[in-house]
Amino acid sequence: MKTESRTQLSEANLKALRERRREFLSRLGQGIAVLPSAKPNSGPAGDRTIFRQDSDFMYLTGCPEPHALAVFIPQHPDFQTALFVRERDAFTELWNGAMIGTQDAASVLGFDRVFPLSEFEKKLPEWLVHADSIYWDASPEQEFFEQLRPVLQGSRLRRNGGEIFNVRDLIHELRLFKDEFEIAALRKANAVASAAHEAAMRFARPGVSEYQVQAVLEASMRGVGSSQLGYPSIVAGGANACCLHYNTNSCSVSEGELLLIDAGCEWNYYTADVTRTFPVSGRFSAEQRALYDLVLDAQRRSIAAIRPGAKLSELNDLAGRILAQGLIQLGVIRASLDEVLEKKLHKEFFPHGLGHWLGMDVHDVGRYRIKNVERPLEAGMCLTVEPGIYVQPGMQGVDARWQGIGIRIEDNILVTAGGSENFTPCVKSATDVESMVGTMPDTVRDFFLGR
Ligand SMILES: [Mn+2]
Repeated sequence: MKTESRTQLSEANLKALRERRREFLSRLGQGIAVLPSAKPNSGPAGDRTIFRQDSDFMYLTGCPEPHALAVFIPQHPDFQTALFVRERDAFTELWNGAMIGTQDAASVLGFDRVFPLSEFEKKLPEWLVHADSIYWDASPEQEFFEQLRPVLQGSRLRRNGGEIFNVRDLIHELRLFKDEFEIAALRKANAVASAAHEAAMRFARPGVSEYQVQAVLEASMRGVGSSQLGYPSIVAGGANACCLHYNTNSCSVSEGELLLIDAGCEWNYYTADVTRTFPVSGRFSAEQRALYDLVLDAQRRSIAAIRPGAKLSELNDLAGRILAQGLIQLGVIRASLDEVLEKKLHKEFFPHGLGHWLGMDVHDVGRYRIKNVERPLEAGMCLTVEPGIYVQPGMQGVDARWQGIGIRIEDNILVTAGGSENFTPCVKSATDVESMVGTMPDTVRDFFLGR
């Protein structure tokens, strides 16, 4: 029985891949680029993770297999893109499913030429004469390129003393600007993640465990076809929310406590990164509500300031100032605004940045500064906006009624020519959140609780 290759790309995906390759080739100039797939998972004790392709490799090839290599060579007279993959073999397919193989890869993935991986070391030296520089990844963790070093050193670039560049720098600059396919994937990832956050809100009640909420959240994402999480889910009840990367998710959440959830899933290799905070009882206390509304105000006004030309540092300053003013007004901080901003006293409550690039990776690639100068936002960039307030338990000089409250609200934003698009449709206002919490019917809820 001949099994068909399981890799099938949509028309939209193939079109996007062709455009990215065209742009990448144009930036290579006279150079040649070599890019390997991610290392396969292996180990005698068995794998604890599923294979995920290297994001840079996926971005340019659409090929989800390990043991593959892509070469881009704009000055070659006969072709510009080449892919090396393993030949199909029955034994590997028995264990791991259908492979693309050298027969189908060119048409399925849209490459000019496809070769068996075993021919790479023979082909590469032949092609180097068509280039005067090489783009590759010489970092020590790239074992593959260590093996390749003698091949490269023994061969000759067209120009003696040709230069070597980091291939990833070039790809990361391209990845910073999202194309239509990527925007659609990020929108979908956000729709799925938002529905999951809302399911978690509906499920939550006083006494629930963080891991039970995590189960509902992640079932909701996987249940509609998301292939994997973008990062480990943070489900933090009460003061656990004051630990920024808490993810043991093992405590129960009591009446009167907030639950902070920071969780996102992938769609077509693009991840959402969404945070919501809500009271498990369905009613904020006065203190919780005051801090929640403050964080939300800082978030909304930061998002409203996003447009081409704005800078992330300006947005950080804006959010910091709003949070500082609010904390003073509420009496959480007892100092003047000037003093707070000068001594950065508000950073004790908001110790992280306002946001980061988002895309195939949750903290996505792309430089924030160029030649040590901060770059302004441009249309096509995607970032998170996630202000927070965390009042650590036992914090000196702060009334006990504020202590142990941790709140973050995070949406994913695309910079557009006219301003921005918010990808995250999840409920957000205090009243909308309150009316959603605890509304899951018992029959549905009991399933997740094993009843
Ligand atoms: Mn984030």
